[in-house]
Amino acid sequence: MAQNYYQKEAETMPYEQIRALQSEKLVKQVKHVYENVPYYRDLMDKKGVKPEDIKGVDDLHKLPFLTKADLREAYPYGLLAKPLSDCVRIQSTSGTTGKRVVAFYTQNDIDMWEECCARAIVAVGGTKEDVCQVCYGYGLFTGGPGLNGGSHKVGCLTLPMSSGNTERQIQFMMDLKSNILCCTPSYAAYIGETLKEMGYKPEDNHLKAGIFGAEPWTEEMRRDIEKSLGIKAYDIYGLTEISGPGVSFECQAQNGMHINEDHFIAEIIDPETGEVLPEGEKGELVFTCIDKEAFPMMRYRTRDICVLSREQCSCGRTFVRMRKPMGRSDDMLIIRGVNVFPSQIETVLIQKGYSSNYLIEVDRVNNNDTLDVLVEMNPEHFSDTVKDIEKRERDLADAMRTMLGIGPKVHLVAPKSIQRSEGKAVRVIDKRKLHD
Ligand code: DLL
Repeated sequence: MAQNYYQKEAETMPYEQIRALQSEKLVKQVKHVYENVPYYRDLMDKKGVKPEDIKGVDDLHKLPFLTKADLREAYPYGLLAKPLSDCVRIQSTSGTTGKRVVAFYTQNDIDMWEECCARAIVAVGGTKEDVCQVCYGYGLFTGGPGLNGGSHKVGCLTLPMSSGNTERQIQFMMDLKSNILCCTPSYAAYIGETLKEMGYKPEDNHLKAGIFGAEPWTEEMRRDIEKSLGIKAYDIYGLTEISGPGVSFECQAQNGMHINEDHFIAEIIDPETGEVLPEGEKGELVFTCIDKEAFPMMRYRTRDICVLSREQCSCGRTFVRMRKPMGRSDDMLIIRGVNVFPSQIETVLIQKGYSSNYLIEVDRVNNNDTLDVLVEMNPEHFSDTVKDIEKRERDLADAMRTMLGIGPKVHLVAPKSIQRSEGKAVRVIDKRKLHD
């Protein structure tokens, strides 16, 4: 029988109660990790911290951080806190550089993770009456398996499509009357574009909501997707190390993602000094897993840059909200000394009426950084004269200069000439790395 996955008692707990619950779980978790993970025990010993020093959330800052470098060093089993025979699943990141991150799950870990995804589906209005089409990748990537499990828990009729074969996606979506679409925002935009090309209007489909995440996307892109699919588009966040999608999710207020604080403690730190920052300040997001058994990350540095808010949410949930991450500290480009996030470029493009199909190319010529932005023309611009196109390019470059503080060279290219993504989009090519 499908349960109710608006878990009101947990999700609307007063703040003091959340802190007390987190403290109680943290004390137990630190002991579990110290006793079972020699790698983390060494880090604690080096810092001179013993499990007895951690009496609650107020002592969290005493614990050492874990970073991606630790995960690589400890690969594959060094951070495992349970015998392998107690684990039932492995998931992994799509990591393009170095060793992939391999995360382990016990059955309880899977249940907790899927519950988080179920909460996300219910928060956007999903019920057991809905047909939920999951077109995140299945396999080692956590997107497909996570939302699939959540959809089952809610009792939705689940369509495990995985990504790709867009025309077939659309055919199933129409024939089986899908109401909820789960995929990356870049793939949602592509589905919207393809629907239009196939002659469908936004009101022709049965979708009501989309649950889009796994990559940064802007408010402007949200509005575009909502228009092209005729739905409400909601954000969902997560990472393999912490479980997968559903670490946090947006509710119908569409105003930040509630972090499942009964399972994860969130902190924002200064990425340079590691110092914990007060609520409302921008910094690097750090998570501590207080319920996970097999792979309990302690103070894991996500490299995602964002802001937390405890302001009351109109949905009634009390779990802290994180703003859309504005990028990762390692996605941030430093061009001629200026910090540039791809999302800033996307904002300008959509504000100016272009699509989110763009490619940023950074290079170094004669010791000088260059920034080129390739942008697809809209079909109606295609017949413009060369002079008109050059004027459009200058306009866009000016708007980007105002936003970024440095001027790019903008190149308008033919519609559909930039490769579409079925998973996480690749928006940046940094050729400087090839010369280093
Ligand atoms: O991307 C898990 C996921 C699947 C989340 C499906 C949401 C939906 P990883 O492949 O380990 O896991 O990548 C995690 O992706 O640290 C962020 O940098 C980025 N990311 C994930 N969700 C969002 C989001 C999955 N909503 C990394 N907005 C994270 C911005 C996101 N960035």
